[in-house]
Order: sequence, then C-alpha cells, then structure tokens
Amino acid sequence: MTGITLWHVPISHYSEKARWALDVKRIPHTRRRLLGGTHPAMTYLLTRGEHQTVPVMTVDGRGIGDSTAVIAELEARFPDPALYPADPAKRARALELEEFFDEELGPYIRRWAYHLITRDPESVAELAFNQMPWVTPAQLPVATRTLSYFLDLRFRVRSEERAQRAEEKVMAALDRLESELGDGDFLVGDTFTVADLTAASLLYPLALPPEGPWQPKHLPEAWLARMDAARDRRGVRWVSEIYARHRRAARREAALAAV
Ligand SMILES: N[C@@H](CCC(=O)N[C@@H](CS)C(=O)NCC(=O)O)C(=O)O
Repeated sequence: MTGITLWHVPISHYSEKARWALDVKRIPHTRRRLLGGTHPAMTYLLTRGEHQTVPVMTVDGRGIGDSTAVIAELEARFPDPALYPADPAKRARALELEEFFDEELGPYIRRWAYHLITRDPESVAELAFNQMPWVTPAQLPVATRTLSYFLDLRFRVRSEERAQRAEEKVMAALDRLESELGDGDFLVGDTFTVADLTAASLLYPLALPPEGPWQPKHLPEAWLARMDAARDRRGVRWVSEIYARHRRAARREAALAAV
C-alpha cells in the first residue's frame, strides 16, 4: 500500500482535481470525506496550520494542502503516466495554465455557483443535505441558514455585484481556454496534461458531465440559463469530451489497480 489518504469534499472542484490526478496515475489510496463545516478545522490540523482547505493528502506523516502541491507530490512519487510534459517549455506552459485556472477561475466559479444556490430554496436545501447528511427535515431551516452564512463568510457569496463580476471572470477564463485550445484537443502539446485536468475539473460546474462528481436534482434558473447559453461553446463541449474520454478511463483503471 502507498499509505496515501486524500481528505476531500465530494462536490469540491479543487478536490476533484486531486482525485482525478490520483485516478489517472492509478494510485491505490484511501479517501476520507470531510463533512460540511468541519473541513477548515480538520484541514488546519492535518496540515499543521498551513491550510484550511480541501483537498489535503496525507502521506508519510505529512499533510499536503493545495491541489497543485498534491499533484506535484504525486508527479514526483509516481511519474508514470506523467501529468507534466517532459519538454521544459511545455512543462512551464502547463504549470502556468494550471496556475491561471486555479487563481482566475476556481474561486470565481465557486462564488457564482454558491451565490445562485443560496438564493434558491430547493437548491440550498439539497446542498445542505449533501454537506450535512445527518440533518433532519425539521432541522432544515436552521441548517440552510447556517450553510448560507458559512458560505458568505468564507467565499463572500451574497453580494450581487461580486457575483456578477465572478460570472464575468468565469466567462473570461472560458475565453482563454478556447483561445489556448485553438483547433487542438489538448491545451499543451498532444497529450493529456495537468493543464487539461485543471481546466476541466474547475469548469465542471458549467458542464456538469455525467462522469463528474455532482449531478444536482435542483438547479437555480439562472444557472440553467447560463448552462444553456454556454452549451454550444467549444470550451464547454471540450470539458464534457475530456471528462468522457479521460475521467471515465482514469476511474476504470484506478478501480482495476485497487483490486
Ligand atoms: N488553492 C487551493 C484552493 C482549495 C479550496 O479553495 N478549497 C475549498 C473547497 S472547493 C475549501 O476547502 N474551502 C474551505 C474554506 O475556505 O472554508 C487548492 O488548489 O487546493
């Protein structure tokens, strides 16, 4: 066994990034789901005060926070199949794109999504059950208020202006994805790299592919309208295709490696 544990939240797009890397590399490991509200404290403890976010990977007594650092550690320990291109210039470009989507897309798509969810009673109730499965129907009003408060505190999701700016950032990241892709299938060179994995994981809420981590029953009207408007965009179709081709294969191979 590798002794690796991934601490994650199922719907978290940064967690999805780390899960995907582990699956591509077919690394046997344990997954521990952190329940809503407990993850800042748990991840703080696991990383000895360095991080308060998921994912965290523990290995050899160390807690590694941040999906980029998790992938760097996996790449060093399990180089094959590689997620970093061998060619130095291509590698630098793949890492620059990883950084771009981490910083310029991830936080904004989350703010946009949580802003809409916390304004829609059915969606926020579904999210509360997802994050806090022990909640009873009688506790739901308190649970949804607490969740909305927590989300605003952590991610500043309430303000309309901020949500609007967040949506613009998501669309700008989609523009960049499309211009970087050009006519190609991959962002860097002609193989699947960390750049593709990062862009697809962090954009998954706009495509909601069947191979992805979350298929909500309820979605706010504005979210559905945004998905509809973006459905035929090359970047959104690419996310679905990358999921269909690379996520499904990665999961199947990981399952085989675990047998
Ligand atoms: N740069 C970090 C971002 C991770 C992140 O923001 N994770 C979110 C979940 S999607 C989180 O745990 N947030 C908890 C909080 O801020 O309270 C990474 O790449 O891992």
